[in-house]
Amino acid sequence: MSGFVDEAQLNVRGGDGGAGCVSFRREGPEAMGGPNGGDGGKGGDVWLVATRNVASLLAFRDHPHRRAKDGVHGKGKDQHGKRGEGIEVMVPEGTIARDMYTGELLADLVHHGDRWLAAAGGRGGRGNAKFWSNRRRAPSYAEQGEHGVDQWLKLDLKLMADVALVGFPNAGKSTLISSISAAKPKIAAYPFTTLEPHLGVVSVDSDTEFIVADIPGLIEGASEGRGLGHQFLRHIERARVLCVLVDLESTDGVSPAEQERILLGELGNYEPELLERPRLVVGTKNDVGFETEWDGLRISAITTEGLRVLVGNLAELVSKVRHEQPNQEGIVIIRPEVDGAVVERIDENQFRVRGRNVERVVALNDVTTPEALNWIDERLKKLGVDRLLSRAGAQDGDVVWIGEFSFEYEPDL
Ligand SMILES: Nc1nc2c(ncn2[C@@H]2O[C@H](COP(=O)(O)OP(=O)(O)OP(=O)(O)O)[C@@H](O)[C@H]2O)c(=O)[nH]1
Ligand SMILES: [Mg+2]
Repeated sequence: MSGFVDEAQLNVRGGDGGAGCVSFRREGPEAMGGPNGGDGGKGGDVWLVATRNVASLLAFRDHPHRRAKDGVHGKGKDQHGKRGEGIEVMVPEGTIARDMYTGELLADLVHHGDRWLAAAGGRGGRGNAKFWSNRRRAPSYAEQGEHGVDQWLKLDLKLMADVALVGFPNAGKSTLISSISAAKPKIAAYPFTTLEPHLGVVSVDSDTEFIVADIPGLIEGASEGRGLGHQFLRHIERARVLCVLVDLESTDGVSPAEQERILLGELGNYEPELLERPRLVVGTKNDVGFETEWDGLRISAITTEGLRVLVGNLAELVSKVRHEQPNQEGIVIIRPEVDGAVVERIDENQFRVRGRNVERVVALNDVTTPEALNWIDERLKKLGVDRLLSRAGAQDGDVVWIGEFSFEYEPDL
């Protein structure tokens, strides 16, 4: 099934940090006491977590947004706001996350339990109590909360079939997959209707699913290459569990037991290990073939008889195999944090400063009071922004953009 890729777009958004509070202790009916504004709570994080219970990216088709809760604002009397609750987004083992716009690889979640912080929640703003100093005894400002990271991801998953449907042409494989999944293969009353494998996702309950492959019919001699036999057997070889379908209403009079014997013979001829694979043998078309001799499970894709039992049994086998043979080796790749600030010249008199810490200083602060602006100025200087700007050739009066805000550049004399 190596050619099958599932893909989805996913928007992840961390919660916003709560704002810090400006508040002062009351020490008498009139006098203003020291600052006691509490900090805002951190916004919740969004994690992607690999799980073996999910097999596809189907869940994101109709619901592509995942957002964590915002942090609560700080309050007076040094009360800090509560953290926003984080969320875990379950993805199948083997999911690769890229930046949707640049295609940059962000994470490769290979094994059950692998986790990646896809969207960090924003930091909570500090309350004015944190800005008290000997010089500044009545700080009249607090930080805003930082916005959570908001990004669009493209998820890719190489689909691995959990169950391969094996049977003669016309056995009812396509009809079965279309009645237990959303796959819509062509179905017809003549053999060789299906010429290429199809995959369907079977949802057992809200957090368990597995993938079934509808493989074109095998004929006697498939293991010697008859009727594209090798090609189809190669697909079967990649599945974890085999579901062998025998036709209870076989028109050419081959009994179900004989069909099973021939099919297993072809599998074993091609690759003896295939006979060790967990398998379920099922009689199909029981609505018309109910009089035929057969001891095994009976189903009818038309009346849905036996389908629930079949899906339950397959899910159990799949889950067992998934636990026994964990996914292939791999590593979790996590994007390194870019820390340093960079100055870009936009035009003759405008510059943009980029960098997480620098942008944070501006985003976190209320830029409307002179006091706060002074504080921002000090922080930016400490981060070396002035030095970078003067090196980049900024002149007195040039406009400097940081995040959503612009400032006038004033060189230190
Ligand atoms: N009565 C009855 N007919 C069925 C049932 N399942 C499938 N059929 C019929 O059997 C014929 C073949 O079904 P398909 O699902 O196309 O069989 P297939 O195994 O996919 O066949 P190939 O793709 O040719 O290998 C169609 O006419 C179906 O309508 C069933 O449960 N009951
Ligand atoms: Mg078919």
